[in-house]
Amino acid sequence: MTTAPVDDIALAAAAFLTADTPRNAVVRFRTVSALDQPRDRITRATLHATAHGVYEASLDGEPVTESVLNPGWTSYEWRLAYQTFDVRGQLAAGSGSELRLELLLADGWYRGDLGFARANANYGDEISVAAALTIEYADGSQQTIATGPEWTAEDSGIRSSLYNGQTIDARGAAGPLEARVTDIDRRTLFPQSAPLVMRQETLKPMSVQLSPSGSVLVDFGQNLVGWVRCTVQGESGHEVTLRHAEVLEDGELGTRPLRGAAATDVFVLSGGLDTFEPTLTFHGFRYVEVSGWPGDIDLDSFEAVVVHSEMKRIGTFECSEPLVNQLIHNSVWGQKGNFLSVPTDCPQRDERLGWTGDIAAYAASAAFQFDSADFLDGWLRDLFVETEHADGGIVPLTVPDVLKYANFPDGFSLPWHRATAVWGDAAVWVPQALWHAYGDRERLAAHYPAMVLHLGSAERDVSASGLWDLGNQLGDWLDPDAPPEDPAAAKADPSVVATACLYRSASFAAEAATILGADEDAARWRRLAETTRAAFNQHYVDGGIVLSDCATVYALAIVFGLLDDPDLARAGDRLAELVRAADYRVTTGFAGTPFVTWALSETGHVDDAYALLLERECPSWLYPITMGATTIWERWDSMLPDGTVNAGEMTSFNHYALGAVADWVYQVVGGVRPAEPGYSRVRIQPVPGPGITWARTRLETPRGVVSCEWELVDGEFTIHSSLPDGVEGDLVLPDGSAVRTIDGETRWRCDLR
Ligand code: RAM
Repeated sequence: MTTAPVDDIALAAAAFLTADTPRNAVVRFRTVSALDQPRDRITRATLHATAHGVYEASLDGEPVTESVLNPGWTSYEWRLAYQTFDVRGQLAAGSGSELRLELLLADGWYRGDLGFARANANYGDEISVAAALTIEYADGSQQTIATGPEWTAEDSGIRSSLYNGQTIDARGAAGPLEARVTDIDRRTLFPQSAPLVMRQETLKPMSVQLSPSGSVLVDFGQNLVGWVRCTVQGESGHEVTLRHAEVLEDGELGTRPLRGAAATDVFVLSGGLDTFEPTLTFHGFRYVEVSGWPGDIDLDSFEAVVVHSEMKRIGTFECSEPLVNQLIHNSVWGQKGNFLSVPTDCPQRDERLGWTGDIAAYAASAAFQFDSADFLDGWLRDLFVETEHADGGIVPLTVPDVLKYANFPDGFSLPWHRATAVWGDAAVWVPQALWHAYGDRERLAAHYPAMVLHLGSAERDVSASGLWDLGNQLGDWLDPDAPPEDPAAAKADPSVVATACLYRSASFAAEAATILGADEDAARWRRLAETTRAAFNQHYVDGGIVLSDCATVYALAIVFGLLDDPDLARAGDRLAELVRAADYRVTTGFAGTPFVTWALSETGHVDDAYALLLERECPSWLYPITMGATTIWERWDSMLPDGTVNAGEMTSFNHYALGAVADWVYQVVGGVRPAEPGYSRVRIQPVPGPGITWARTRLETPRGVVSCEWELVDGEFTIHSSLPDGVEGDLVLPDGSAVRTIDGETRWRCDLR
C-alpha cells in the first residue's frame, strides 16, 4: 500500500462546502454514513480537513482534536494548511454501525474583521470547508467519507468573530441552510507543518469585585489570551454576557485600548446546566465583566482557558531580583499570548497582525524561551510567498499581509511600496535568530530566498552616498520621547537606523550564503556590507559621535559592528553618558531596545547596563512591574503612574517587542550563549553587575541541557555550569582571566573584589 499519496487522494475526494450566510454566522455541515464494516475491524482512520474560515470537526458528537482555530492563519492566497488527525481510537471507542461527521465553519481570519484604523480587510466573501475521513479495515479495504453535495447544512445558532467575540445559544440550532459545493484554488493546499493552536492551561479567577458603577468584575490575575469557560444554570433564553479587557481604569473595565474589538461573548441559557466555551474567537484579557449571571457569582463556575500555538518551553531564568523575574515572566506570557498561529503585535485590540518589525526585535528572546523553530519556520514561509508576490519583492509590514486589502478611511496610509528597515529586516533577523538558537542548515536554506528579496528591495533605496536614506521608514518606532500620536517621530535619525540595519542584514546574508555554499551571493552581500559600513562611517560618524546622538544609534552602531576603535570605544562611552544623563530611564524604541544593554556591556559599561535594566521609574523595563503588569506593554507607559491608561491610539498591554531585553538577560546576566549555531559549542559567560547577586539559567538546546548558576558573595564569584554529553564550551569568567575549555559539569570560583 502506498501511504504518501493517500493523503492527497483523500483530500482530492473532498468537495469544499459553503452555505449562504451573513458574516459571523457559524454553519454546521453534517453527514451520517454507514460504516462498511464493524468498528473493531478498523486498523487506521485519518481525517484530513481544512477551510477558508476556521472549522471544528467532530465524530459522533466528539471533537476529533484538542486543537482549536484550525486551519490557523497563513497567507491563504498561496498557502492553506490542511490538518491530519488520527481518529482510529475515537472510532474504535464509539458504537453503532453509523458514523456522524460534523463540521462547524466560522469566519475566522478569512472572512472576519481584520485590520485597524477602521479598515476591515479580509480574504473574500465566501467561507468553505472540506474534509475527508479515510478508514482502513483489517482486510485491507478502504472507505472514504468526504464532504460532498449530499451533506446537510444548518445555521448552528452560533455567531462568532475573532475580534468581537462569540454568541452561543444553548437552546440549539436556528434552522436549515442549503449546503452548496464550491471550490478553492487547490494548489494552495499543503500539509500543516507549524504547530497547532491548543488549549494550554486553565486559570481559576483570583477574585471578584464590584466596580464603582456596579459591574461584576472577575479578575484572573494574569493578562492572558484565550477565553473563559463557564458553567451556569438559569432560565431558558436568559442571556449571560462576558466582556473582556486587560486593565481596569477608574475601577471599571478598561476597554478603550481594544479600539474596535468588542471582545464580548454572549451565552443564551438552555434551562438545564450549561457549559459554555467560545472556541471560535479569542480575547486578550485579565478581567471579565459578567452581566446577567443568574444568582450570586460563584468563582468556581469560571475558568480562563489559555490558548496558543503548541511549543515547548525550553529556557528558564531566575535571579536574586524578583522584579527581573517578573519581567521574564511577563516576556514569557507575552510570547504565549502572541504566538497564536501567527507572531502578532498584540492579541486583544482590532489588530492582532503579524507585524514583521515586532518579531524582528523579539525573535532571539522567543527562540530561547520556547522552541519556536517550527512556529517561526511556518511564518517565514508565508513571509517569503508574500514578498515574492509583492510589487518590487518588498517584505510586507505584516505577514500574512492582509493589509494589502485594507481600505483605510480618512486618508490613512502606510509606507507600502518601499522596503522598511527593522520590519523588512525580519526576513533576515528572524532566520538569524533561529540559526543561532537551533543551527538547522536546511531551514536556513529555506529562509535564504526571502533574505535575497529583502536586500534587493532595500538596495533600491540606497542613494549614491551608499546610505539607506531613500524611501519610507518607521525608524525607532515608539521612542518614549516621541509624542503619543506620532510614534515614528523618534530622536534617532531614520536613515541612520536603516543604514545600520542594512549592514546587519547584508552581513548575515553573506554568512548564510557562505554556509549554504552560494559563494557569488556571499561575495555580493559582503560587498554590500562593506560599502554600507564605509558610507555609515563617512557620513554619520564623527570622532565616535553618531548622527542624531541618541542611545538607539549607538546601540545599533556598536552591536551591529559598524565601528572600529577608537570610534567604537568613544561611542560606547558616549552611550553610557547618555544613559546616565537620562537617569537610567529607557530612551529607545523598537529599533534600539533589543540592543542597548548589549551595547553597554560589550563596551565595558556593565554597571550602566545593569542600572538600566533595574531602573523602576517610568520609562523603564521594571516600571510596568511596579504597576502590576503581568505581560510586556506596547508603550513604556501604557499605564501612567497615576493609573490612567495612555491616551495614545495604540495602548496594548501585551506587546512583546520591548521585552526583547530578555535575550540579553539570558545571555549576559544568565551566561548561556551559543558559541556555535545550535549550541554545538557553548559559551558560558555570565557578567555579574550591581543589583543582582545570583542567577540560574537553564536551556534545552538541540544538543541537550545547558545550565549555568552563579553567585556573588562578599566579592567571591562562584559558578556551576553543565553542558550536554559530547558538547564542549568556553568558560569566560568575569575576572578577565583566560578563557577555559570545558565540558560536562564545571565548578569554578574567582575573586571580584
Ligand atoms: C502598530 C503595531 C506594531 C507596529 C506597527 C508599526 O500598529 O502594533 O507593534 O509594528 O504599528
